[in-house]
Amino acid sequence: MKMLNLPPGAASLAERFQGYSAWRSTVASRIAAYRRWLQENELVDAQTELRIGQLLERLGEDKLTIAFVAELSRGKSELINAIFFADYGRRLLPSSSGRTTMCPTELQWDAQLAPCLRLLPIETRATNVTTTEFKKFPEEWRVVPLDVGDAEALVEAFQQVRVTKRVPIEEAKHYGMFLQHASSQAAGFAADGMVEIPSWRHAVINFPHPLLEQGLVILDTPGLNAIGTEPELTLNVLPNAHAVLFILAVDTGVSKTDAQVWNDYLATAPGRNKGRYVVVNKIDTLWDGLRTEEEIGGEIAGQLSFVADVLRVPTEQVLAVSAQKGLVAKITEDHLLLARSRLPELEHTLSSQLIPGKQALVRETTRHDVGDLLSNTRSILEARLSGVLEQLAELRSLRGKNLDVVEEMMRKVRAEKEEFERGLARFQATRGVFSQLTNTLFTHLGMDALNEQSRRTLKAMTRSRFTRTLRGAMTGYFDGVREKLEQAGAVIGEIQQMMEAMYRKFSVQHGLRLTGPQPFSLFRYQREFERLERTYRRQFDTLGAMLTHEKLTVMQRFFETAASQVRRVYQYANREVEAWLRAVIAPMEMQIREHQTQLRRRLESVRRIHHATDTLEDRIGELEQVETTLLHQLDAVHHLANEIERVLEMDEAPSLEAARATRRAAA
Ligand SMILES: Nc1nc2c(ncn2[C@@H]2O[C@H](COP(=O)(O)OP(=O)(O)OP(=O)(O)O)[C@@H](O)[C@H]2O)c(=O)[nH]1
Ligand SMILES: [Mg+2]
Repeated sequence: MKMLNLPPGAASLAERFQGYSAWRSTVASRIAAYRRWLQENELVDAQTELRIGQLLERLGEDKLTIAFVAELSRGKSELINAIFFADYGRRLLPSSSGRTTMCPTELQWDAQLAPCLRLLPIETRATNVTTTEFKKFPEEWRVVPLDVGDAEALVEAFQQVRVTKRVPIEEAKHYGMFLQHASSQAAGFAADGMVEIPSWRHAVINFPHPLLEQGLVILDTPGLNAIGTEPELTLNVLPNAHAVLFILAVDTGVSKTDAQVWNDYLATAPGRNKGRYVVVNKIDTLWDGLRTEEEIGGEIAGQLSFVADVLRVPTEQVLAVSAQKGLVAKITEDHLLLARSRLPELEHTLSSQLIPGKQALVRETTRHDVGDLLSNTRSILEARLSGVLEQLAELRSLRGKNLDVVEEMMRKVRAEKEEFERGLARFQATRGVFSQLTNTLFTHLGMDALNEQSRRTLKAMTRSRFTRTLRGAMTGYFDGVREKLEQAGAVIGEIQQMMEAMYRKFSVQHGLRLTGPQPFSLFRYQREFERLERTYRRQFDTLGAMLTHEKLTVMQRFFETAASQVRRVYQYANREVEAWLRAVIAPMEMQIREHQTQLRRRLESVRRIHHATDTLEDRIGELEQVETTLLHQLDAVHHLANEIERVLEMDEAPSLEAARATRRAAA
């Protein structure tokens, strides 16, 4: 594969992303070192092991999704070719005039699979099952193996994304395809009652490109109409993408349909358009050979500010480019043409905004999780240390004393142990209430009840004759879910209060070092849910009062997607609630066990001295050694924490240098 040397200073999106991946793996390696240390020092329990495992997994599979959206023929596929695939020396994704990309096409790398192209047949749209769910059923997909060494064969295989077929209008309607297409010329509507539709509903290209290997996911979408009919894109894919590039062409400006795509699918509230970019493509059409560079530059600048104005996005997020000339320039290594295409500028903007933002997010969550684990380790060691110190003080006070004093001390420790055991009984009782509340919580968040509710809604929808009844059925569903989330939130509050009281009691009465349970709320999920609900309401505003059969089909599909999104929100909420419940109860149980062991040891120590099994000095000597070990361990935790913090704080620059060096070495 030929690598292109970019001018120095202009870190390409590719390099920047590599730097970010290198940073992630450095962070992961430090966390793995912490885990090894815990294991070597026998400080790891199942809970901690699980949490570190999840943390590492998350750092490893972290994905960055960039979606390309536009009306047809604006140059989405060409821009993807230019940014990511110029190294192949040719146009990999099909790009041509007229409708080219017929189905949403995802480019990614999953090392579990061989390089391949997977295609979901359009017929699956008759099922009301979303693409995401179909991904769990590999047998539903046509698989075309890819020979990644053979660029010619790749180009040939990728032609699949443009394949269409002719079917009777009735069949197209059955797939929910015809409604949106009816008004469009692109429908391929013919007098013979046949209509042209895509053969595939979705394509996934599994491809070991260096960037995809590091977790980049690229989504190429077909022009306008497909977005309208695949609600999943609107409800799930686009809102969850880290960046969306909306592409216009300089020769068509902001057409009515461009504005429609933008308003319906991409426009966000002012100030919330982070990760939204508008790219004005095809600036090479202005290079007429008559006007000066300045004149052309002026015209482009005018267009950009006009576009920013019309679409209400900050001007920094509106860029001009020539995808086609950028691709050619990269392939022919023509630096002048590359600069003129403005592709490096676009890549620079993307990489300098997108990646640091994403990195900051990963940094924040990793720091939070690691901090939690480290503070658990620290508090165990500190609890042990204070136990040892207490014992040492006790034993030292026995030096030169008679047996009576030893007996008195034994009584004292025994009393303390009994007192603690009474406290323990109270803890067990609380633990019982905790379990009950947990059960209640999971009835509110239960998947079964949710599925039942969506099944009932779908049934009610099928019987609807008017938009009003249809709306009623769906509103009922959303209200029901909201109520459940609210009830779950209330139970979480109750658990929190109860545990706080328990934490306080144990710290005050028994001197346990507990910092209180971490607060938790479902707020994030409620917000996500509200976003879904808003999208659903918007969808209804476009329906008339009368319900045709096609409209019903479309709405059912829309509902199924919405419901499957709600399911996903629920699944995440469930997982996080479980993790929180464990995080609330586990440190407390651990400290209690630790405290119990110490009390037992103290009693045992005094007893042995009383029975003259050990000499006092031997015992003191042993304990002093334990103290030294604990101090060493605390020191090591301190160093581990510092080291993790140091790599977390790094921006990707040092590793970016490393990535560059690797690239240079490879070239
Ligand atoms: N002059 C010029 N033409 C371009 C440029 N980028 C793309 N094109 C042309 O525009 C046409 C459409 O490009 P595609 O990449 O297929 O556009 P698309 O947005 O993927 O279109 P669909 O897949 O149909 O939705 C092709 O003929 C390209 O060669 C550019 O920068 N300059
Ligand atoms: Mg395309």
